[in-house]
Amino acid sequence: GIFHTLLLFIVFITFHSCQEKNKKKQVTPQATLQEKPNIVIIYLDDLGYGDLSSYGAKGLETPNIDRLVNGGVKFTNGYATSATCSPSRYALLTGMYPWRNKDAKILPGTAPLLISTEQQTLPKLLKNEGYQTAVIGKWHLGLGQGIVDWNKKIAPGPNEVGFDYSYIMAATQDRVPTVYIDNGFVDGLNPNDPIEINYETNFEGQPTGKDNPELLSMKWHHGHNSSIINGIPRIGYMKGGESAKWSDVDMADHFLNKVQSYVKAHKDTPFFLYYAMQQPHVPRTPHPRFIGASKLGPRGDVIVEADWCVGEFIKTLEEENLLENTLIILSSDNGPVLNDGYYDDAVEKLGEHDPNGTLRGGKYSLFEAGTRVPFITYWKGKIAPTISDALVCQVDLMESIAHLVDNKTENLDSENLLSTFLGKSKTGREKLVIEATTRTAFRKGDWIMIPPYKGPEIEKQVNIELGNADDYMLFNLREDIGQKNNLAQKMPEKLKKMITEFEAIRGK
Ligand code: NG6
Ligand code: CA
Repeated sequence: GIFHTLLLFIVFITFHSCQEKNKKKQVTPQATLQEKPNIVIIYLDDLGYGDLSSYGAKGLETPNIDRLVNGGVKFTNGYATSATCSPSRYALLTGMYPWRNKDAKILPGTAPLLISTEQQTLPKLLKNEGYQTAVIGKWHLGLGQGIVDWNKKIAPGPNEVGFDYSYIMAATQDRVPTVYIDNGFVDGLNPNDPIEINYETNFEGQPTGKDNPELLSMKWHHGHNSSIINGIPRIGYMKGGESAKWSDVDMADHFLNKVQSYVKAHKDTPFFLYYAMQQPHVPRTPHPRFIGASKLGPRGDVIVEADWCVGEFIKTLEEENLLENTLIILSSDNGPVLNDGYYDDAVEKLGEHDPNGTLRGGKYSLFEAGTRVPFITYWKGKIAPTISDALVCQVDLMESIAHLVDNKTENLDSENLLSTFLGKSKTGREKLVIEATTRTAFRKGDWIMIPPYKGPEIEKQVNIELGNADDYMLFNLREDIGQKNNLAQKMPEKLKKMITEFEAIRGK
């Protein structure tokens, strides 16, 4: 009777728990290595080539990212495709040059989805290989099909282009709507306080940065004078959604919590996690515990904050026993800018620090600092530490990761550089087209050719040389990394060859 059943039950439980223990024992690093590796892309926003201590930064320390740099492949010729955000992210996720898509520009917060739901994407590819896929952080690739109702399901978006899970800010930290979107739904929205967004005209009675300076905790320098949220004037007008508004100073912790929970919940299946951090893009809002963490004011402080987040995230991977089975790629979407529209001491407190790491230009620029960024691959026990000057680009991650999971794509622009990313080869791509606000330039070997473009030489508001000139420019980057010596006149044959090859790819 009852006694017998109870006995059976006890025997069953004991047997089962023994089995569980055995299972755990069997998971040696050896065994996990044979499984498909997890893939994590940590993507910073506007982090410059010289902004990490391991890449020469002064006045701030980034020990956690440095640990990846010094324990993996540190690329010195690693590129974003573009000198601005949306195009670079487009290339990262599709393996396609962004200039092939005429809409791939800096997107307003109301822009429709830039990636077609028909398109091949990195998360789709991995999903087909049995991966769980997630994006957590900054999206900025558009949402919906034109007019978005922020109070209903927002689609298409990341979930329609290959991500099983998405927890995002729609555009940038300086653009409305200033809310998080959880798998297509605004997180924490009160239906009685609906969100309205407009990028042209204000809603009646709503204060703005332009008209209500007395309400501001951060002053705007250029642009950024529409709706005020948390004392910070933004780009675009927003009404309602009070309970859903994010807290700027808590954003880093918030995304960190999300990536940590994601890893813990998905440790038993291979996962692809795109962790898109907001730092050090404007507005720079370090959590109070990071104020003064660098000598550089808020811009340096948020880089230190981002570094801390990376450290905490790596700790989670370690605690979950996943570090040996996870390929980590860390990079930035475009180069650095100091004053990107707010007064935040980035210029005043710069001191000895050179965010460009001696490169010319910056964000928005066709010169090197626009697109050449920190680029690191790390895989504990799999990648031997090395420095690589191979020419690699974020657009290549698609094809290279495809090969990592024994697949390939029909992609034109993305090259398989897997062995280079794994530190086994020092050969990169031969040629690369870089882009900055729809202008393009051509790199081949050590050479870069910048065609003539109309427009100001310097964008005065951000104080960055854009790379516009009346004539062709030609630089040898091995001898002249600072692009001071234009060889176009001296080397007409070389220039001609570069133009011909460039036009063959780019079209005339
Ligand atoms: C610009 C903004 C700049 C930044 C950038 C996008 C103004 C004057 N400037 O239009 O502050 O938001 O867009 O940056 O509004 S990115 O890194 O997302 O491309
Ligand atoms: Ca950016």
